[in-house]
Amino acid sequence: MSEKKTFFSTFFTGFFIVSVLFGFMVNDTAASACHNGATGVPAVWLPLFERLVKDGEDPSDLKRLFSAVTFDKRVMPRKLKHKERPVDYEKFLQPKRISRARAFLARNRKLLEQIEKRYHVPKEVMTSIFLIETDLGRYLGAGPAFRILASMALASDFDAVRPWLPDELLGRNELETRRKLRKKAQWAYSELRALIEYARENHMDPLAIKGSIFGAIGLCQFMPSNALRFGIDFDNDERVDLFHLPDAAASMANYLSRHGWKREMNHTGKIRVLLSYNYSRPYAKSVLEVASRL
Ligand SMILES: [Ca+2]
Repeated sequence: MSEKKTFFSTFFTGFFIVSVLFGFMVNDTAASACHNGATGVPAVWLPLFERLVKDGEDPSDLKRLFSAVTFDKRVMPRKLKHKERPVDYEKFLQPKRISRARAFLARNRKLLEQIEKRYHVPKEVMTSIFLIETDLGRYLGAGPAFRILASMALASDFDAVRPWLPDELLGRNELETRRKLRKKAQWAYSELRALIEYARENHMDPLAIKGSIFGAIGLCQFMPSNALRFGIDFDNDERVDLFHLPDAAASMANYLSRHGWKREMNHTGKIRVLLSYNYSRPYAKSVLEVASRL
């Protein structure tokens, strides 16, 4: 999952200047379509707000959410503009990180052993993933996942973002760019709806849920749809809180188990399952390498 995170994090560099213009254009269009913002929702968000309401979301909740966040105009163009930058997984093998991971494992040994017993995922592997995904919970993203996902979902309109797309994505590449943009925006819209549902089911304020640059949430860095599908309430407080270690670790182990992790597995089998968590071979190899040093 961090692969997507880094994939997206490499995407955006030079959109601030033109984004002002973009904002005005979207505002004007949306405001006129909604009789000067009669809903009280900031004009820039109106197309997305209306789509969500049409799909059954509660308008009053949405009004509060959209009034609290600004549109990040850089997200989607950046996503289309850059290729994934190789991640330096070697850094996770630094002695200071390994030693912090060992301390984390020692601190949480009892809990992780309980989870290992249920899902057969070794505590060292869980600890390693926590280290690589969020630096053991130190980095959970800078802003609300809602803002990130909503900003990407809003970019479903190619003509709206066209002025901010770099030349190499236009011209003879325009058809392909349109296809990618549509696909990514649709993906972001589904994840946005999953985030709203996850927050509702677990009595959380969506605005309080931090997300990575592409909207992954929690210590285990799940996309919201995976939080709904694989989330586990391990401490039995009737909510799946992926920012709380018992639930995050059990959810991670459940995900791996449901993707084929077994008590007895060879190296190739483990790599295959880890690729389902994050489709990057260096990532999967690093998870096992770190785990072997704990
Ligand atoms: Ca819980």
